[in-house]
Amino acid sequence: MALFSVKMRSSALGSHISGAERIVEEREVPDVCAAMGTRALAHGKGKPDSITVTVTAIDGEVAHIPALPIREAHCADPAEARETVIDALAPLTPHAAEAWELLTGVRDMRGAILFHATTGARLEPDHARGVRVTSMDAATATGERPETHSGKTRVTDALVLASKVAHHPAMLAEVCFSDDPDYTTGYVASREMGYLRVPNMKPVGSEMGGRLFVVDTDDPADLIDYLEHTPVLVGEAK
Ligand code: PML
Repeated sequence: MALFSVKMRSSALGSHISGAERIVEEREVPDVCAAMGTRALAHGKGKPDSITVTVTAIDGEVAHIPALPIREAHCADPAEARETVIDALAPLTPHAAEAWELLTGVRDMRGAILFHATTGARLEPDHARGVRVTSMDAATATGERPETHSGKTRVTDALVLASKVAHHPAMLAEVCFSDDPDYTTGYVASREMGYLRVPNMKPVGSEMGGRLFVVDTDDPADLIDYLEHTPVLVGEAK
């Protein structure tokens, strides 16, 4: 069955506000385009003056992978969230605290930081842009979409992305929080720990936000190609 990638990006005065992507069957394309427009107009970061929706047919097979299982941490404030994230990363890198400082210090990066687990060095070729994760969605055709249609679009989107990311053998962990000032829950994820939701990663009203990958590779070209270009559909958690 032919599948289509539907991508949306919105901006105001040339600066990025939000983006989204779905991989869907042909009959779903019109509804998905409409839903993306609605979502772009409702983003807490501001009203866009430009919304672009692109529809492209996907050539060839799309890999199916399972969703990470979801867990919830209990953090009363950003200090507790910091501790939770650093504890989660500590078995994977001796530079866990530096990873947190780096992530909470970046502004307006569209992509993710690639953080070398052993040295703490940044590996992404363009520091301002970072590495974008695209070409993924929840599986639809077999009805196995995780948390489907429950209104939790943001969590579902983040879980799908995190599941694709964690699947690559060079990926040790991901940490993410939204730059939406109204949304303060982030997550830390890996194949071993699953998707751990972390509340209060930042104070309400803060425009901080970003994504960081702790990786175990000296040559990230294959990893970057996978993250940016390999189409993946994510099914139920195993
Ligand atoms: C984003 O919207 O950019 C990141 C969303 C993180 C969602 C965390 C959660 O609520 O599970």
